[in-house]
Amino acid sequence: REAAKQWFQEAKFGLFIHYGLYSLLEGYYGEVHSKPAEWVQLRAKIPVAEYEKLASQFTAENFDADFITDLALEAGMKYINITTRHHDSFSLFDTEYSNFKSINSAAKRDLIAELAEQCEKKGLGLFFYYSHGRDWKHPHAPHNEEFKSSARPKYDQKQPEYKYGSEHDLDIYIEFMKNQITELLTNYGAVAGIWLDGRGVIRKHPNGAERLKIQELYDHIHSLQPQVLVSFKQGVIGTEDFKAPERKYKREGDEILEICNTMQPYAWGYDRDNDIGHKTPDEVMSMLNHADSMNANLLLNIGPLPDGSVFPDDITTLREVGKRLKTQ
Ligand code: FUL
Repeated sequence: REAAKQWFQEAKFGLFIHYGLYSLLEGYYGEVHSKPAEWVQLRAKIPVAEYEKLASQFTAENFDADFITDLALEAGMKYINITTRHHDSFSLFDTEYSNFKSINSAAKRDLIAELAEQCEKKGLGLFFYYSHGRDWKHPHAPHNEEFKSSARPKYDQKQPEYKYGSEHDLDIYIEFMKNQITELLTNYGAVAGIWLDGRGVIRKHPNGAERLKIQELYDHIHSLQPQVLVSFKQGVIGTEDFKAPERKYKREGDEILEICNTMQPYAWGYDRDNDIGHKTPDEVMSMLNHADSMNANLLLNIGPLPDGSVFPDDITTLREVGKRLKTQ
């Protein structure tokens, strides 16, 4: 993995993509505006069965992996990281272990396969964002009693999809995540990294990391593809290959560091309220300089529109950034 770490530190700049069913709601459910937009199911307490219906409107007709990878290259980026499965539990890849997936949506496509093919063809590294433990659909995902009111939406009514009390078995969920991550590391060629998210859930539990068998998962990942770099935000047990904090961060030691930030003013998934105030080329350049001064990578996020296309201002900005980087 040493060569992979070296490559990663030299890569410096990557494209983050938050795309999923939440993108269709553009940050809103009725009057409720969700901050951030991709948390809309939890913030607006949308019943699981209601949220599920969005899959029939998910066409992704303008999600174009060829275009996105070209854009990343034009911007001077070396890798892409996409939400294979965010907190809402909708998989953008084909999976044996869930029916809630883009293959079963109106799109009937495996978006991860499309992106993997283009990344491979164009020499871009591919990272998979995977929401670990924060899962708003799976019956056996961490629940609010054990994980102190932070894991699932606080519904007023019990959700028939969820298991509660003695019927709930966290080990089933742990096995499920392992199976899905196995698919991601088996069906899409060589993967640069698994980017785990859900640290807040782990930390609400006195023995979260042991309870969720985190080290076992890391070992399993490395047994499948030894070069894969594993991160889990700022770190949960310290054996991660790099730290991946959000927005602002102070370096603590000589850890390998990647800072993620978003082109929208605040949200990661598309939020129509964020249409004004996307990062400008000057702002992106200063984020890059800041990251560079800390010897960190910048993972810069786009939240595609409901149809999967990239917000037009972001296209212009990223191309301009690429031009400036070339002349530096
Ligand atoms: C956070 C998530 O909760 C956000 O929705 C987003 O994915 C951000 C990059 O990580 O932990």
